[in-house]
Amino acid sequence: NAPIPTPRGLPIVGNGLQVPVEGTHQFFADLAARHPGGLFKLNMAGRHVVLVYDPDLVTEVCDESRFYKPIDPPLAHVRDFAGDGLFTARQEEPAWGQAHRILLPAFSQRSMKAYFPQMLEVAEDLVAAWDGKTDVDVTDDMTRLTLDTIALAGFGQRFKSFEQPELHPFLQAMGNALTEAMDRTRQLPVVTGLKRRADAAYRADISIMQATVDEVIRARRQTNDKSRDLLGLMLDATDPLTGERLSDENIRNQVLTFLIAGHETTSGTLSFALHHLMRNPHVLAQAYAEVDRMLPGDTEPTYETIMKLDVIPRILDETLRLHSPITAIGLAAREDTTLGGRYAIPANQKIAVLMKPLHTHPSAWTDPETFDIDRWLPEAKATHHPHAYKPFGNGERACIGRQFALTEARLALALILRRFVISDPQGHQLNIKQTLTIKPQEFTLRIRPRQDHQ
Ligand code: MNH
Repeated sequence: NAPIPTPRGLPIVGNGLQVPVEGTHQFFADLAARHPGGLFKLNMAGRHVVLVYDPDLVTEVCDESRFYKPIDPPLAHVRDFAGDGLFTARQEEPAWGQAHRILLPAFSQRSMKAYFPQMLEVAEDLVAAWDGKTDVDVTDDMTRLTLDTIALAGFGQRFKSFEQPELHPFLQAMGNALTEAMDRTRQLPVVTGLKRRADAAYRADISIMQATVDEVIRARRQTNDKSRDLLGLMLDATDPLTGERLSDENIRNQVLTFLIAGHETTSGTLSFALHHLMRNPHVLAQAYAEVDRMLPGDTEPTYETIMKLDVIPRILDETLRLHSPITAIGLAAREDTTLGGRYAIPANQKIAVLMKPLHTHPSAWTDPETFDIDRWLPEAKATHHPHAYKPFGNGERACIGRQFALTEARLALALILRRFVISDPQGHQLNIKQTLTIKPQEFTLRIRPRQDHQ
């Protein structure tokens, strides 16, 4: 057996305090660059984590017969507000299987078609809000778009975020709570216990989020709305396996989970995609040509047209390779095992798969730092390493909302590019903010109507 490489840390807290407050993603990526063997181990405030990014080692940890998704920090902290919602439920909790079986049909291809009118309504709100503007705050507006989309398509609620100068109060509370959950991951529990003010603020933020959730549920219960959207299914459907319904407490947790998981990552993806389009004018030109061909003039966008797009989906695939909003997923060994035939891994050892180092690993990707959408042409895709791309996670616990996110993001990019010439006169320097996920911050684009240009 070989020892797992370990950077030097401090006594007791180990490497916990070396992890910068601004976020773990760059710190981990730098460490990965210094450990070319494809894995290393850290002591984070007493919890030992093995960080893995070699595609062959990742192939092993993605084997669900050997590894599972544990609910450890930071997810154990996110559980303070998301409870036993799908994202933070333990696999062995009955609530995970029940909600998974009840909600799976709500994420089928057929359901995406059913949500399309709502997705279109909100994407048109964005285009209308941009009409007449010259400078737009990309990250904030992508957040308005994706939050309003999940609220409308999932719960029949119109948040109308484009009519508000400030972001929805849910978002500030969520950002604070996710940041606190990440801070707690770096701290010794005794330190967290001493921080009374931070704890009071955390509880207040959780109450604000819960107030939004309770209002969404109350509004639906008050009407005779019998939609089979996410909320309709959760309130009515029974689990096909056990015949049971979701408890009121669990429905609350699911609504909160979907309000977060259903917008945060898609908004980051769209913002990063626009960033990459600004850096790659030849790709932007291909995208314009595609929307002009597929959606000329005022053609009504349909679900079928959006599904036939080719350039825009490849832009999203490549964006998610270089900037996966979820920067790591956590796994743990079911039993004592070895990785790569030589690294001993005890049962329940916490493992994190690092997305960026995996998605740019030289053994799986040529010119890994280059934004190249042709990697996603069918011929090229067929040659990819099967486990070198995991932006939506792995196995049974992979993202349930993948098709939802991709449909919504394709439509939004298509409508933006159909109406606006986008440019970046200030040459945006990518400045990434991390809460639980990463997003560009302070990202402004210059826009003008397409007609002026033609
Ligand atoms: Mn999503 C799980 C990435 C959009 C709802 N999502 C995951 C995981 C990743 C992920 C990675 C696995 C996390 C883990 O292993 O701990 N999700 C994304 C990305 C996008 C995204 C990159 C957009 C792009 N997710 C969405 C959308 C929804 C959604 C949109 C809802 C409409 N995601 C979920 C839920 C889970 C999840 C729910 C938890 C699934 C489960 O464990 O059963």
